Amino acid sequence: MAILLYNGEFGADDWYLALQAQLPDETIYIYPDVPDKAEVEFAAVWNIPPGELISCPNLRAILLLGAGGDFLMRETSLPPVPIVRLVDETVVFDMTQYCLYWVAHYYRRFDRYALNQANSHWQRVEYPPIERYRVGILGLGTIGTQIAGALSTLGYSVSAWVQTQRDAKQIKLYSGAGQFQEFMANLDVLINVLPLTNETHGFLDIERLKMLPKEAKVINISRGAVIDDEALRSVLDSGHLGAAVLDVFDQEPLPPDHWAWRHPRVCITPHASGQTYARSAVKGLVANIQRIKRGEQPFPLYDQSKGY
Ligand code: OXD
Repeated sequence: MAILLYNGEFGADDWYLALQAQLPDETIYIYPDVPDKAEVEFAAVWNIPPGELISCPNLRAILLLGAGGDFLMRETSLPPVPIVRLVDETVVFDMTQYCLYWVAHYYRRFDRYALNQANSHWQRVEYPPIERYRVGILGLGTIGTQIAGALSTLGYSVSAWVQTQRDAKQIKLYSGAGQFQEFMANLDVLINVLPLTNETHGFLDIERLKMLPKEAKVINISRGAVIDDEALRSVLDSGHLGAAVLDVFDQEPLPPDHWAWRHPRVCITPHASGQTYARSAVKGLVANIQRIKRGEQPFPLYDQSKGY
């Protein structure tokens, strides 16, 4: 029996070594090098091409190697086995740190200082008291909640928009379609952490992006396709949006001729806000393989109907 391993463009070598160290008796195949699909019991995968998982007849579980499982939306059929999410505290911490960095960048006007330096221009730039700098989180799951908490502990004015009302400490919550415009209209920075689902595909369209105040900034760390690409370009070109920090794109790696590479208001990172390292994430994965072997339920489970 074997484990099938695939981690998309990011490569699976470190996963291979980490799994081998923890499970020395298991056979591990790195996709596409799978001599016998019938041997595969566990698929530890991210972004595997559609159709591969259903072709493993003895699969017992799909273990995600990334925070998002939206690549499974491309499958027309999946084996009836549990799909297990990867929740790695280190990744959540790193994504939080990424957001703290960029929010501070715009709050303290380091973007302006970079321009001033290019012109040998020595001038202090004013900034408001921190409690007046407004940051909004779109998507209040595990990651969004931690980002919101960290920003709020530092003193920023933090709000979030959720589909249905719930309790949240330290942050102002807006809920439902009726409060979306009010949420957007009161922001200096919007951080998108919404998972990609059928409902969120293209959610930030031109109409919704224009609800942001002029000069607001957008940070996208979830999935590129949650923001309509042409709409984003248009609000950046017109100067309505002050800047966009883009870590994720509909097509990755981002093609060299994509407009965003050269846009003066865009900062790009290569899907790096929270990199999953096997060294920290392997423990949770192995614990779930062992649970399943003992006949117990793995957790946390991915809900395919919700898309997260
Ligand atoms: C993801 C990840 O799913 O990088 O985006 O883990």
